[in-house]
Amino acid sequence: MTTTTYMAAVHLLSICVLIFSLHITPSLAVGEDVHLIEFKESLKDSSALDSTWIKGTNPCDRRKAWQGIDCSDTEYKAVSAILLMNLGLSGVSENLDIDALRNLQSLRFLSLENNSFSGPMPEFNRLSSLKSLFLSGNQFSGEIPPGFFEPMGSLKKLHLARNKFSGRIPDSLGKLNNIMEILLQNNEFSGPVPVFEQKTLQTIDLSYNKLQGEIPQSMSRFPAKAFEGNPDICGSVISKDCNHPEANTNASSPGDKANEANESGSMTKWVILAVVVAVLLVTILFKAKKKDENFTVLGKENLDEVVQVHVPSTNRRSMSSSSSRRGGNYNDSGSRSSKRGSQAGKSTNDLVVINEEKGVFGLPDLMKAAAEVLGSGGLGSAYKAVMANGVTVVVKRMRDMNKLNKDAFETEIRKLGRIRHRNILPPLAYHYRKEEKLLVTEFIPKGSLLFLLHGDRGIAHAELNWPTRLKIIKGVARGMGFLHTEFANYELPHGNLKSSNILLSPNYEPLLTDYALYSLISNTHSVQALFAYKCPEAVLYQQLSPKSDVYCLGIVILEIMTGKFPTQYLNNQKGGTDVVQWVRQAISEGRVAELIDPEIANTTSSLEQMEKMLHIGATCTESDHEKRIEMREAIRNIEEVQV
Ligand SMILES: *[C@@H]1O[C@H](CO)[C@@H](O)[C@H](O)[C@H]1NC(C)=O
Ligand SMILES: *[C@@H]1O[C@H](CO)[C@@H](O)[C@H](O)[C@H]1NC(C)=O
Ligand SMILES: *[C@@H]1O[C@H](CO)[C@@H](O)[C@H](O)[C@H]1NC(C)=O
Ligand SMILES: *[C@@H]1O[C@H](CO)[C@@H](O)[C@H](O)[C@H]1NC(C)=O
Ligand SMILES: *[C@@H]1O[C@H](CO)[C@@H](O)[C@H](O)[C@H]1NC(C)=O
Ligand SMILES: CC(=O)N[C@H]1CO[C@H](CO)[C@@H](O)[C@@H]1O
Repeated sequence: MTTTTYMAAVHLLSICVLIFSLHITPSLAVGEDVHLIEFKESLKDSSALDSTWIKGTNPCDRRKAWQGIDCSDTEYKAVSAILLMNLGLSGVSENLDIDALRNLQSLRFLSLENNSFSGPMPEFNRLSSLKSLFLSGNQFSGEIPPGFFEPMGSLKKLHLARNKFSGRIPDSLGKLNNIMEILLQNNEFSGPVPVFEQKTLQTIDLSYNKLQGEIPQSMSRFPAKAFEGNPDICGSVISKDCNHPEANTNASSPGDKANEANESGSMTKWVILAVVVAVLLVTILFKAKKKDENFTVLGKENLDEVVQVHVPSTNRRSMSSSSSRRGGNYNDSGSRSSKRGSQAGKSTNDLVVINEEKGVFGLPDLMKAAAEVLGSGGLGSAYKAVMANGVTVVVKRMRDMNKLNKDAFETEIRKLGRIRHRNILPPLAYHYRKEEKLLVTEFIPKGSLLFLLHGDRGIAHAELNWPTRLKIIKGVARGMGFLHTEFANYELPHGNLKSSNILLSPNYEPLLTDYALYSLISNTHSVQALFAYKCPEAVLYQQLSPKSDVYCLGIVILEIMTGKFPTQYLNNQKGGTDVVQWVRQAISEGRVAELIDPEIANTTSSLEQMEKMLHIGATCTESDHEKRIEMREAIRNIEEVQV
């Protein structure tokens, strides 16, 4: 009896919810044109919008899109983005109708970049759901109140560059828990360099302001470029000693604007210099460390001294057979694994071998190995280790991989490790602890495509002729095709395709690494380090799909064909060549031949095929992801290109 009443009540309730939601949502969408027009009318010059912002029409109508308006992809579309860049708009802060914008309940992205707005900071902090606020390149001026950003807890990206803001940088920026990017360069901010300790914060630019005093220790994690052009600040990051400011003024001049003007060449040099310095530093550190500890890199982080190798029971026999096959190379790890029983409780310290093609080894083998830092990327740092058994591996220490629990993580990694494809390099082993995950892969001596293309041009380049480049592109495409079949239901079957993740076998067969990691990364800024996050739909709307991989493939194609270092690989977009823009423009002006890397352009008999490949790269990097071709189609087109 009571159950039926209860059921009836639930039923009634759900009907109410249904009716309510059916009823309320469309009515919101209907009014949005009115609110947008109200906002438009509060501008001084909005003529650029006159032809498309028409009252009574639907701003979300794809066929008659309103300039700069984007809508959420839900069933009842609602305005999610107002992106009014470079439109010659003007207006005065006090007059802007913020209330009209407050009525747009799905609004998350607002950009008025590169227009002529003026006056103090408008009350955009009343739009508390905003994720991105882009006001760079206007005439906004005056102080921003210290607590201004307090209500904007969702804010991820704030761009205020190239305005005339002055006074202290608001403290409330330091309390935004989701912030990833703060660009304040080329303003007149004064006072001390603020302390922003949020782990989410990836990019900050305070350059060309009037900041004073010492750069706080915690801000030293950002590169010197972030601080340049502030004559009165000092600190080790910018190599300016706070005690002897005079003596060092000349030393900081390499960061000056004049020098910065030169593009990719000098940029690459800086990158290489920075890497060399980092490697040297770390090497010195390790050498010093070695005196009291035999472990190098890995040993540092409190791994227990004795760690046994976990050999899955089904594999025990194959391990001993593999050691005899390999001439007793695995004696060491074998003896250790025999201790397994006595230490079963410490299984968290295992290194789990998932692919025995390179033998079975354990953490001690890794820790005893001579380690060498290869570099540190967005997802973590990588070390090269030559083990006693002669196998050289790359150990990647992965950050922020706590999205899945241990079992799910293991299942996922095993899935990645099972892949067998000539263009994919699967992991050999992993190590899982809550605080640390290691991923071990085979070391590939030839290195990455990035290094080959942009490293020491003299050596590698002669070999990178057109047939080789075509082979690399086709191999990459086939690897991607495989991943897109294998992980067809993943949001990002690869997610991190870029030239540094394409390794080359001795005969230039490409090998993809770092694939399909998206689902493992806990939802922090780390996930943004995946290169797929550089595709336009992710930058603007945090939207990702398998087509983001197509965009990344396009960048790689353009990089290989032009030989240029893509701007897209850099976080601050300064330096390199914006290959997408450059290629698009050259194609529209019929100058495709000029794009081809001079090193291969003299293979004149193949020019037509090379141009065909450039066109494929261009269609893959189409900025509208709905118009961008599918991976399958891209691969089909690539396969059609001949030497
Ligand atoms: C705004 O102008 C600057 C400098 O002219 C330019 O670098 C930037 O790309 C422009 N922003 C947009 C969104 O077009
Ligand atoms: C920089 O160095 C040059 C000579 O190397 C010197 O003449 C000049 O005064 C120095 N400038 C400053 C600001 O110290
Ligand atoms: C460190 O290495 C030295 C020689 O290489 C060895 O004698 C010593 O026992 C090692 N110490 C540890 C803790 O393994
Ligand atoms: C390890 O190798 C040594 C000689 O190299 C041999 O005496 C010993 O029996 C081997 N241990 C195992 C467990 O195979
Ligand atoms: C093309 O030029 C490169 C260097 O500019 C040279 O190494 C290569 O041999 C040339 N190839 C042909 C076919 O002329
Ligand atoms: C390495 C590099 O790109 N150098 C260029 C710097 O700028 C000058 C003039 O703008 C060029 O002539 C150099 O080739």
